[in-house]
Amino acid sequence: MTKYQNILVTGGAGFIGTNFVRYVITEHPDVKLTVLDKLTYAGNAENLADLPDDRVTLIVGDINDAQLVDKLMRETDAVVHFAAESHNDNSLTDPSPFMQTNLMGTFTLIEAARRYDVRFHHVSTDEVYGDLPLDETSRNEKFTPLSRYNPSSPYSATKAGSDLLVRAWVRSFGLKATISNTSNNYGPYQHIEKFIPRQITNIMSGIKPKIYGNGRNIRDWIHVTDHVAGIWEILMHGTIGETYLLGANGEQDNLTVLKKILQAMGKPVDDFEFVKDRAGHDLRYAIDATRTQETLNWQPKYLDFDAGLKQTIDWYQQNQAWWEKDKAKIEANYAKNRQ
Ligand code: NAD
Ligand code: TDX
Repeated sequence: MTKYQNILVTGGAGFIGTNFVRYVITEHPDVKLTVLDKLTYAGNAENLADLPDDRVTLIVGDINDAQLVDKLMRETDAVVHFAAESHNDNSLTDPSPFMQTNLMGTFTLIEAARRYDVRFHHVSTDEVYGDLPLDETSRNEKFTPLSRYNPSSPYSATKAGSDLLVRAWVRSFGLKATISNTSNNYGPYQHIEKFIPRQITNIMSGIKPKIYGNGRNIRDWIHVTDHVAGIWEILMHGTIGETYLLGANGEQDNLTVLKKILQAMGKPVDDFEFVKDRAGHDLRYAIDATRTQETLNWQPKYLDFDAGLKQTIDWYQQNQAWWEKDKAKIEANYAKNRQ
């Protein structure tokens, strides 16, 4: 029997949350999930619509709604907390929802979790550690659970703040929490504002892909299925108070990723344009997941990035209705906010 039978998933209608819900429904038949999601521009109820309603319940609501959170917490054995404002570019245009959801929302949840002594897993990012240099001599440097917090953007600063709140609640109140910090995810259901799906859907829409700055910035890609499998393992077997790093040694610079997308979609590899760089643009992320792999039974399985990318391209091609209605608006926002 699974250790936790009723799990509350915040942000379960977003990219990673959806993949987590779908993973648990397939892999763990005795578990029931309640999704608490505000359905912001990034959440989509359709992502969960085909799942059995005796196992998945979607509650449309805000993690800042203390009364609602209190009620749901009383009925749950564990929480996996994905809900967040998640896009760096948006945080540069208007940081306020990031403060509200990422900081105050996390505060509301952990207060309720400690009230009812509920197991809590906090999903976070490697961006809390800032960035690593790009020069060759620093190439062996990677983030570890001991790396210094040094966030660059309003998004990553609010995620860093939320991690520190969870750590303090563990130490001061005995909250039964774990944290995971993970590198850039890719795969199905990712919002088309993000780099990989934006470029795939640009190409499909006849828009030139856009590279920020010189395209040399490096991201450490992990397939979303490997991420959600890692979260499950931490929830079941992690040590309370621990921070786990999840990554798949998937470092690539943005230009290389874009050229792979262009090539896989049958376009000339130079059919894109350079645009203004992102303010404060982090140079390089790289995760050292050794300690996680030594202490838990988790290994990334999607180690062939090109195959994972091809599968992701196929998904956007087969699910055009899922993203098409948002495309013009997202591109109009980019055009307006990145002048
Ligand atoms: P996403 O933006 O696709 O989804 C976020 C979800 O949270 C949406 O469904 C949205 O409706 C919901 N939400 C937002 N504000 C809410 C609120 N106030 N109350 C309830 N629901 C709310 O994000 P994602 O990429 O799936 O990221 C999920 C989590 O994983 C985030 O905490 C993010 O920081 C973290 N993370 C993401 C990545 C990545 O590469 N995408 C990597 C590491 C960590
Ligand atoms: O059009 C683009 N062109 C471009 O060159 C976009 C949207 C992005 N980029 C660059 C910026 C980054 O170097 O691509 C890289 C990836 O960009 P994003 O998809 O915006 O991701 P990033 O800023 O790296 O953050 C992501 O990973 C960590 C997620 O959005 C975060 O939620 C997660 O915490």
